[in-house]
Amino acid sequence: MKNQAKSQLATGAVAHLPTSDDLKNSIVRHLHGTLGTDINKASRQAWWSATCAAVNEYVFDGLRNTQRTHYEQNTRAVHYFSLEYLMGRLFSNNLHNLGAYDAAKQALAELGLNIADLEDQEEDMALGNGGLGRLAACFIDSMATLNYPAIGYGIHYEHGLFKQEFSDGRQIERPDSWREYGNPWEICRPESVQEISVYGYVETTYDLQGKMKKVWHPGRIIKGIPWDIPVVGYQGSSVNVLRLWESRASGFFNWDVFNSGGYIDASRENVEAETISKVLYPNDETDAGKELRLIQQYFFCSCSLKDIIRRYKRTYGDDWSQFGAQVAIQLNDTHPAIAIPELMRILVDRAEMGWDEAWNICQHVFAYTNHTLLPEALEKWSVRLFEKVLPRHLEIIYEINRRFLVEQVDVLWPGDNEKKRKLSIIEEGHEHMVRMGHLSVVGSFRVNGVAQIHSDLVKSDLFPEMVALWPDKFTNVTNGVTPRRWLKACNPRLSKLLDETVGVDWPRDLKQLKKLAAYADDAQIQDAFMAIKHQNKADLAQTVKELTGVSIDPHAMFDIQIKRLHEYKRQHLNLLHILALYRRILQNPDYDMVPRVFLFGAKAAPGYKLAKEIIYAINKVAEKINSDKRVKNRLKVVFMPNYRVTLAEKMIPAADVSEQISTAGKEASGTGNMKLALNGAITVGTLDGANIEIAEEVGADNISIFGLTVDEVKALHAKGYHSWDYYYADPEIKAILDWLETDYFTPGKPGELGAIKRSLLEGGDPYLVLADFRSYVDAHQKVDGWYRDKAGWAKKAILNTASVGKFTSDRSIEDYVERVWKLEACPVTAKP
Ligand code: NBY
Repeated sequence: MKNQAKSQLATGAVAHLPTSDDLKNSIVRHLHGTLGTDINKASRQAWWSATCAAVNEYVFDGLRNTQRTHYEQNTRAVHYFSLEYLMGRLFSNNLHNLGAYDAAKQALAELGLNIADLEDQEEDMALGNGGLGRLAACFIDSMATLNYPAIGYGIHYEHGLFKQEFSDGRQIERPDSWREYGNPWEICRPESVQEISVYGYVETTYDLQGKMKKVWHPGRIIKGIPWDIPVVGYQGSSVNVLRLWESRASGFFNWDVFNSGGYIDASRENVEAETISKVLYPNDETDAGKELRLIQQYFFCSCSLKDIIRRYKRTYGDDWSQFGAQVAIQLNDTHPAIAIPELMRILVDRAEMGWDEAWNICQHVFAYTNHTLLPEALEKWSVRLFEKVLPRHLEIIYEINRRFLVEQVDVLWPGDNEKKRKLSIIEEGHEHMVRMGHLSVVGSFRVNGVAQIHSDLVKSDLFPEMVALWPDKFTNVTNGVTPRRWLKACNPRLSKLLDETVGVDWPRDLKQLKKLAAYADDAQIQDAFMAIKHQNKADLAQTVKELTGVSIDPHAMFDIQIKRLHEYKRQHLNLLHILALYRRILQNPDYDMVPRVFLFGAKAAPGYKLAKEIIYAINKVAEKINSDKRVKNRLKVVFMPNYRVTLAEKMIPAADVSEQISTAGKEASGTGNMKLALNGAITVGTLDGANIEIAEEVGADNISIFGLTVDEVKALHAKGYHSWDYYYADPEIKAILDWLETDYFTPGKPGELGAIKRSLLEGGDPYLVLADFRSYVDAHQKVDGWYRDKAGWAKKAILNTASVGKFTSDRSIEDYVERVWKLEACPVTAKP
C-alpha cells in the first residue's frame, strides 16, 4: 500500500482530520457532484473549487461543533467590530490550520495537480487598506486558535482595495472584483437578515402620562444580508465566524413608487441601497468625511448590534441585566464608534430603558483601540451631515455630551470653559463637528494604543484630560501577527528547520523560538538558515522577473520596504539614500558597496498627490539605475506592482533588510516590522512604534537604529525646524535634491520629479526627512559592513527570528483578554 500523507492529530472542533485518500475521494466527488464536470475536462478553476469544497467538509464540521458548544456553554463573547479585514487567500491558510496541507498536497499530486498552481487560482480577499485591516485578520485567527468565543463583524464589500498597475511609472487604479467567480469560503445566511434605517426626522411625542418620547421616522430602510466566513483555528481548535454584511434595498419602501409606474425610480433606490457595501474606501490614515462612508459605518454597526441582541434574547428574553456580562464589543479604531449611540438608541427608544441604566450597559460593553495620532486621521463628522443621515443619533450624542460635560468635566474642573471646549464631543468651529475619538473614549470602559510608546502618547498628547478623569481606562496592547500565516505557511523551508531545531510547538507558542538562540553561532545552522534565505530570494527573483521584467541577483542584499505609501512612512527617505549610493557610484566607478536590491511594495490612496509622485519618482529612478551599465549590478531598484497580502507572503521570507523608517511618534505600531524580523530580516529603523519593542527583544547588536527620538522630534519642532539649513549644510543632500529636478531621470522633461524637493524645502519637510537623512545613511553603512561578515550576518538573522516570539498575535489576544475583555477560553470538542 502506498504511503498516505498523514494529517496531524485532531485536537478540537474538527472530529476527523482528512487523510490524502479522504481528500482525493472528496475532491473527485465534488468535481462531479458540485461542479458538474469531470476529471478529464475540469479546468484549474474547477479543481480549485472542488478542493475548497472538500476542505469545507471539515471546516463546516468544526464550525457546527464550535457554535453548538458556545450555545450550550452560554459563554461571554467578544465581538470585533472592524470596517476592514485584509484576509488575503484562505486556501493554504485553512489547510495549514486544519493540519491537512501535506495530505492535500499529496492528494492533488496523485490527481496530477500541483498544489501551488491551485493556490494561484484564488483572488486575495482584500477588504482592507493596510495594517489595521490585516491586524483584524490576524486577531480573528488567534481568537479561534486560543478557543475564545469571538465573532468578527464587518462589511461584505463587492470591491476590495483597488488593484494597482503602473503606466509609465505612474499608479493606475483598477477595480478589484474578488468574487467575480464566486467565493467558496463564504455562506450566505438570508435567515439572519437585518433591517436598518437612515435619514428622516425625529418627532417628539408625549404619552398619556405626559412622558416625552422621541420617535425617529426614517427616510430609508435598507436590508443587511450576512455572509459567514469560517475562521479556522490552528490544528482545528475552534472554528469561529467572520460575519460580513451586504446591503440590499428593503423592497418594502419601493412598492408604492413601483406601482405608480416609477419603475426607474424604484430601481434607482435599489442601486443606492446596494451602493453601501459596493466598495471599500481606499483611504489609509485620512478620512474622506463622505456621506456614504458614514452610512457604511452605521449600516454594519446597526446590523451587527441587532444580530448580537437577537442572539442574547434567545437566552435572556427581555431581561437586559446580563447583557454587559455577556457581550464585549471591541471597536477597531473610531470607524465603528457610531455603535455607541446606536446601542443607546436601541435601549432607550426601543427597549424603553432609563438613560442611566442604558448608559451603564454601554460602559460595560465597548472598548476602543486607537491606531493613529495623526491629526488629519482623527475622524470627525459634520453635525450637518449627522443631522441629515442619523438625526436621532445626533440627539443622543448631544445628550451623552451634555451629561459628560456636566457630570464629569465640570466636577473635576468647575467653571473651566477651556477644558469643556477641549473635551466636548462636539467641536465648535465655523462648522460644528462630532469628534468620534472623544465619543469612543467617553463611551468605552477601556482604551488602548497598539504599541507601548503609542499608548503612552495617546495618554500624554491625545487625551491627557480624559486620563485625568479616568486614569484606569487607558492601557496598552502591543500588536502582533499570526505565525501560522506569516511563518509556517509563507516560509515552509524555515518552518521545517524550526521544527527540527526547536520542536513543532512554535506555531502556537512562539516563545519556543528562543531555543534557536542557542544555535546562533552554530556553523551548520547558520549555513542552513542562510541557504533557506537564499532559496527564498531566488524564488522572489523569479517573481520579480515575471512581474516587472527586471533581473535581480539573489546573492545581492535584499532591502525591502513594504507598507502603504505615506509621507510619514518616508519611502522618499529610502529613495534619497538610493540616490546617494547611485551618485557615489557615478562619482567613483570603484565605489565599494555590498550589491543591493531595493524592493518596494506600496499602494497610494488615489487622491494622495504627493504619495503618487513618490511612486512615480521611485519608478523613474529605478528605470535609470537598472539600465545603467556603470552601476555594474551594485544597485537594483524594483517597485513591485499591486502589493497585497499574497505578495507580502513572497517578499517577507526573502528579505535581508527591513525598512521601518517612519518619523518617530508617527507610526502607531507597525506589524510588517514584526513579520520581517520573524523571517530573519535585520531592521533599519527609527525608535518608533513597535520598533522600540523589537529593539528591546533582539538587542542593539541585531538592529540598526537611527534618527531622532520622539522627544528630539518634539524639541526640534519646538525650536523651529528649517529644512533649508540641511540643504545648504550638506552637499550630498543638495546635490541629490537638485538632481531630482533635472531631466536626468525623465529625459526631455525637467522638473517632472520636482514635487519631492518642493515638499522637503518650500513645504517645510513636515516629517523631518532631511533631519534624519545623515543618520539614516550611516545606519545603512553599518548594515553594509555587517553583511560582509557572512557568519556575523547569519548570527544576527537567526537571533532576530529567535527573539521576536513576543510579537505573535496570540500574545496580543491574551493581553486583550486579561486587560480588556475578561473572557474565558471555551475549548471545543467534536461530537463523535
Ligand atoms: O494600524 C495602522 C497604523 O498605521 C500602524 O502603525 C498599525 O500597526 C496598524 C495596526 O494597529 N493604521 C491603519 O492601517 N489605518 C488604516 O488602514 C486606515 C484605513 C482607513 C481610514 C483610516 C485608517 N479611514 O479613515 O478611512
